[in-house]
Order: sequence, then C-alpha cells, then structure tokens
Amino acid sequence: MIGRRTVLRAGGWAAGLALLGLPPPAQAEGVAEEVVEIRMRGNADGSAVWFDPVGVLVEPGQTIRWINVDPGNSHTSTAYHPANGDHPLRIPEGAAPWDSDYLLPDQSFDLRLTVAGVYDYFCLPHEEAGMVGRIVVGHPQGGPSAATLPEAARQRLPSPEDIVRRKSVRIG
Ligand SMILES: [Cu+2]
Repeated sequence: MIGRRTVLRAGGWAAGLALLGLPPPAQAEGVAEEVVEIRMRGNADGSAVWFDPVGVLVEPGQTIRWINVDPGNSHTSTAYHPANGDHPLRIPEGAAPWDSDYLLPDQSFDLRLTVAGVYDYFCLPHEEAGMVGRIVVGHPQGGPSAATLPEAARQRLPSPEDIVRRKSVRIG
C-alpha cells in the first residue's frame, strides 16, 4: 500500500511533458492503468458533504485518487482502523490503514490497495455528517461486519454486491 499526498498544479505535469514533446510516463505492467478518482464535495453553504462516487470497485494495485473539489472545506480520506482515532476495523485484516491528513481545496491524495476485500473510510471532520465511502478491491466475498457507525454514515454505504455490480456508485 502506498500513500502519497500531491498538490494539483495548473495543467498538471503530464500536460507539461506533452508541451515538451515527451510521451506520458509508461504504466507498470499488469496493473490497471486507469486512475479511479473520488471527489470530495460539498454544497455551497456547507450543510452537505460527500464522497463522489461513494462506492468504487478497483483492481488490486490500481491507483485511487481523492481530489478535494469543495472550495469551502478541508476534507480527509481516513481508513476505518483502530490506528486512526480508535475507530472500528472496517478494512481487511492485514491491510495497512491510511490517513490523507487534511486536503485543502484542489489538493489530492493517491493510494493503492493490494489486499482484496472491502475497505470503509471516512472524513475526519465530517464522519458524523455521513461523509464516508467504500472501496471494493477485487471480487471479495462478504465485507465488514456490522459495527457501530454514526447513523448518517451507515445509511450512506452501498453494499459490496452493489459496488461490484455497478463498479461506481454515486449519491443522489
Ligand atoms: Cu469532509
């Protein structure tokens, strides 16, 4: 598992390579190349915040990128794991927890998950407001058992079966 915090710059560095006449960087063989993006969103008055999509299906090792597109708020991507503020374990046994730390507007965070299974995560300041998400890696059986989550958070999470079937599940 690799966590990396990056700051988006105008145009992006891949676009910069194109300007220099250089090809985009090669991808590692055997790993899905497409980056799965999850946007951190909020409405204008800050009364609603959410991950978009709330549920995604990825292959092991595929890059997942959270991008804060909410101009009015900082957000985090934080694994449900006892290491993160004594939260319940809701990622596969043996998988390492992650915490993006606070992302300001336009900042992003990359993560790759290699252990198949179901991963639940939350936004540190907005868990109680239901800002939670679920990632299914591979095609696992089952998922995290019922655990105590804030009511708003519990209602937000699609079932692993739904995520596998639809690959990407959005709110609304
Ligand atoms: Cu948040």
